[in-house]
Amino acid sequence: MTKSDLRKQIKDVALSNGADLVGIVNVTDLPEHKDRIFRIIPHAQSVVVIAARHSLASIRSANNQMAQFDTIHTYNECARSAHSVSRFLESKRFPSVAVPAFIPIDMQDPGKGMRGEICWRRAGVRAGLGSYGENGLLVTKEFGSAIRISGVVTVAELDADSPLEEDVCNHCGQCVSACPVGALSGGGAVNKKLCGENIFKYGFRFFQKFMEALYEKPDPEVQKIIRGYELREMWQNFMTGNYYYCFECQSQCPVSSVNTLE
Ligand code: B12
Ligand code: SF4
Ligand code: SF4
Repeated sequence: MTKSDLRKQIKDVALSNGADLVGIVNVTDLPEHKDRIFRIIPHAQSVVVIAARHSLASIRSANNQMAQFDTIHTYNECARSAHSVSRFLESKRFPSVAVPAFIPIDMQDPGKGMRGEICWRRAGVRAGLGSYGENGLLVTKEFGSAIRISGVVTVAELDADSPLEEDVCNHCGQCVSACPVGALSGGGAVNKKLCGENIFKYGFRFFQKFMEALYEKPDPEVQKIIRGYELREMWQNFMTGNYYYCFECQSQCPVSSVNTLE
């Protein structure tokens, strides 16, 4: 099979298994992630970046549970597509790994910030899926920011897509003014603490405080257990569903050749 046949087949597999957009980036063009990528799979050459679109009406709904339900589905589509591509590549004898869109993730100590094994916004920009918006997110021509992103790391040496030359964000500022907690100031800057407190209202920190509140005067050993790594891991295990409480900077982005906001 020629390199271009393989490339086409990969994209067909991705698009027929849940992806709405797919692009390819070489590992050499993701130098910030090289060490983590080689830990996932030594001698990896390429990353297939997969994006699945949200239902815009769902993430704009005043009923947040609809947005959460849609998010579960959209993450599932990312996972289905990434696993299909990975299995397809393995059937062609190229070791490949589907990488999570979000969790499981290495949960560092509070305050250090969560970091994905691959930053999917960055990979999406470099694979030509779109460009950075004022909201700091990946903005695509087709679906604006209303997408979820994941992908596959593979040893297959694939021809990469070129990053877009144009700026897809129209700099209207709607994402910045839509943020209910003032976490966005434009130019991609995000106050992660303000945003995190808003989107994870009942997330890990809530759970940790809840557990602590069970003890009027927590004895040091109990506190150590409650603040330990195991509990953070356990919390992730609980999270088979979705728990975001804000979608404004994604859902208010007007860029889209496919979705309509009206
Ligand atoms: C940790 C995390 C968060 C944290 C921190 C976010 C952050 N900005 O880093 C918190 C909890 C705040 C958060 C919030 C949200 N998140 Co979040 N998050 C992640 C996660 C798991 C890891 C990100 C990471 O590694 N950050 C650490 C480093 C890389 O970030 P950084 O130091 O800020 O570096 C960035 C800047 O330097 C910027 N940058 C560099 N050069 C330039 C140049 C320009 C011009 C600009 C503008 C920016 C820019 O690019 C880097 C990122 O590529 C990713 C999944 C993943 N694996 O990528 C999802 C992810 C980024 N989140 C996502 C979403 C949708 C959200 C929320 C809307 C919440 C929700 N309802 O889901 C908000 C949006 C907040 C915002 N406007 O950024 C999507 C983004 C989809 C998209 N269209 O881009 C992702 C990719 C999840 C997914 N798989 O789809 N998130
Ligand atoms: S997800 Fe909500 S709180 Fe976070 S930056 Fe976007 S609009 Fe603001
Ligand atoms: S809402 Fe406007 S400024 Fe924000 S990312 Fe979308 S196009 Fe860019």
